[in-house]
Amino acid sequence: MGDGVEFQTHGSIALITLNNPPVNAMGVAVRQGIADAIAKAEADGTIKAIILTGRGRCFCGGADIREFGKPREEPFLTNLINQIEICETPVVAAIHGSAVGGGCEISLGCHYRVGDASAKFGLPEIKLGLLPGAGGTQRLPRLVGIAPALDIILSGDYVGAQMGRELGFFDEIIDGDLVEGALDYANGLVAGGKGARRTRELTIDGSGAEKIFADMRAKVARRSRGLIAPERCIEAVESALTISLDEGLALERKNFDELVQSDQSKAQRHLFFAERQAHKIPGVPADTPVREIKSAAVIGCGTMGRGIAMSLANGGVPVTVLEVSKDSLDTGLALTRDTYAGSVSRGSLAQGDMDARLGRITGTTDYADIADADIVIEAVFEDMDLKKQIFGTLDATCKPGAILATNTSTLDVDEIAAATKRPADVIGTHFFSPANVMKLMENVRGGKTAPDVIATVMKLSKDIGKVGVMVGVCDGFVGNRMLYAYKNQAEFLLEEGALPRQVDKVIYDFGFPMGPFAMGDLAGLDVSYLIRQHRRATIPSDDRTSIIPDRIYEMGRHGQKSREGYYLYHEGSRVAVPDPEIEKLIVGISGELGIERREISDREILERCLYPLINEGANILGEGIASRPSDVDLVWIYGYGFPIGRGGPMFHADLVGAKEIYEVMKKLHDAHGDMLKPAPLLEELAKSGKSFADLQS
Ligand code: T1G
Repeated sequence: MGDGVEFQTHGSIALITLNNPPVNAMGVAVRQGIADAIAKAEADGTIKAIILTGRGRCFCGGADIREFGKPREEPFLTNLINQIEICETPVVAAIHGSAVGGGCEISLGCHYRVGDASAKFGLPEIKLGLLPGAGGTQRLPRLVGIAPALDIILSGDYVGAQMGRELGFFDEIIDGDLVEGALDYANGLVAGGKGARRTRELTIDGSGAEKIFADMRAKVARRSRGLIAPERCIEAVESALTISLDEGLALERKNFDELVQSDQSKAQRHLFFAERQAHKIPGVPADTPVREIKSAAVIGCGTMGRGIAMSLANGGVPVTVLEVSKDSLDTGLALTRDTYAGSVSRGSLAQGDMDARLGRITGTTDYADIADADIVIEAVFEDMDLKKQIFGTLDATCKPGAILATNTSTLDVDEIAAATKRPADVIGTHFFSPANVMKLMENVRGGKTAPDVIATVMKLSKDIGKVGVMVGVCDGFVGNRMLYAYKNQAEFLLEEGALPRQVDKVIYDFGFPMGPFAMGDLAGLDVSYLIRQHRRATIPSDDRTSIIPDRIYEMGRHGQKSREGYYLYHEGSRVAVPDPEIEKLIVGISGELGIERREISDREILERCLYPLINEGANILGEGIASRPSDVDLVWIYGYGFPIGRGGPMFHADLVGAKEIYEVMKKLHDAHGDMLKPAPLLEELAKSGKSFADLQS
């Protein structure tokens, strides 16, 4: 057969095996190989049933994403699936691991599906800014019904073996060897005279359709604002109710061809590969042995400590939380339980899962109880002396080989490591609040952090469902350092003539979940005040920062927590209401500073906020604090809500063009001083005509 496809016979059963590591992605050679194998089996009069299965880690990871954007080559996947479906010989998909995207669609073209306990299926195209383009929106509703099909297509999440059996996707779950079980199943079909059972011939139960589609549209409007693929997916499934399968396939193809060319899909495909590229770390070979993480400990059961403990427990890691007193421990554990209970009451977590996760979390006030932990993550207040004292204690208490991690968001990891005799075991693991929700884990390598510690922490981030990015030590690391550049300019815009609601609207309309001032109120103006004070005290710089946030804080307005910040918040509400008193204060400060307020356009606001952020990213890359532009993108997508349809700040910068950004930065530099000096790397790209993508390695 063609590359990556094996053909064998077992009696009257043909066994076609995909063998295209790492995930049996169906590039043109594999598609050709499958087509040839199916034709061969059909032409062989002795073959009574066909099994399609995959070798290696999974059944099939779908079409080869790397082929997108290039001219399509025959055999097209849609046609290949039709070729399978019209076979007279019954075809059985035997699935282990993932059958996703085109991998799921080709199994839907098969007449039967069996899987082992590891089997899972899904249609993650939405996460690539696409819709299933080879029959998924047409066949899946026929097989499992509209509502489950919509949930699977619009979430892009994968469905496990048991649920897949209950939905009717899997006809049988095989205990033991999958191929053996599939051969028995196929022989049973033959013995029972069971022929081809074509998904296309199933009818869709349309009862309740109107409400189902309306509810999904409302959910998508909240969750995927600004993205075009979700509505296309819904329309495609909706059409399956009224048009033939072949017409539906044509509609899918039309939409797919449009979406695959869109910047949004290019952005989301960029992020797909970026997440995987992030695990390729300079100085840490892919085969670096990792330390086994069988148990963890977290120091501190405040907001961050609780979120980190939950993240570990959610990822199956038993965790002991240490607090300074029984009272604070009991309070923290009770709040942890409440958080889980909230998810259960909202229906996003099963009670059984809550119990299992809580069962993995224990508490103590005694360091001796965490001596055997494989990793300890410190999550106490941002005070260097306190952290050093804790790391000294951990150094004296924890077993040799334990990884000692700090959740600091800005403090110097090397200085913390120096408080121990084992700096090679010290690393930063910066979680983002709420840590049990936000996916980013900004891991900070100290100058002496050992390669196996880095490899272990990066693997842990993946194991607990986080997006891990490895960065170097500097103030604010990657995310917060860029955040400061962006927030400073947003605050200066207020001094010069803008108001919070105008700036926030521009940033919200760009695609962020909220603008800088609503975000400041959410995070707490007391928190940012202390960070500003710390930076002023520790970072010698003549970079001015605005006095507006200080004044608001000093009025006792701490943001949502005090129901007054940049905005007002009515009792029990998180809706930001513009406050004339604050707007008057801002105008007054402009006067104090001798600034004549002016009308500021939305375009200037967007450029003044985004381009300094991108410029700081260029500085970070130039200094080697981040290994590649896509790492910076991941930090901002998963840590700060940068709109996924724009691919992250550095991907977006390439869409705008380095030259354009550089020209604006030069003007800002002239107008506002060295804090907006164009980064050398940005200048280099602008003058060479290159892009940040050219720096990817
Ligand atoms: N195409 C190309 N490369 C892929 C790939 C794919 N579909 N899936 C994974 N890889 C690469 C990945 O970049 C990495 O490369 C390596 O395989 C291991 O991946 C018509 C058009 C299958 C569940 O979106 O969900 O079908 O870094 O680390 O944890 O409607 O990969 O080693 O060089 O993730 O074991 C839809 C995406 C395509 C599936 C395996 N399919 N992949 O997880 O391995 S569009 C997807 C996954 C489509 C049809 C449409 C996961 C996995 P490298 P990994 P894993």
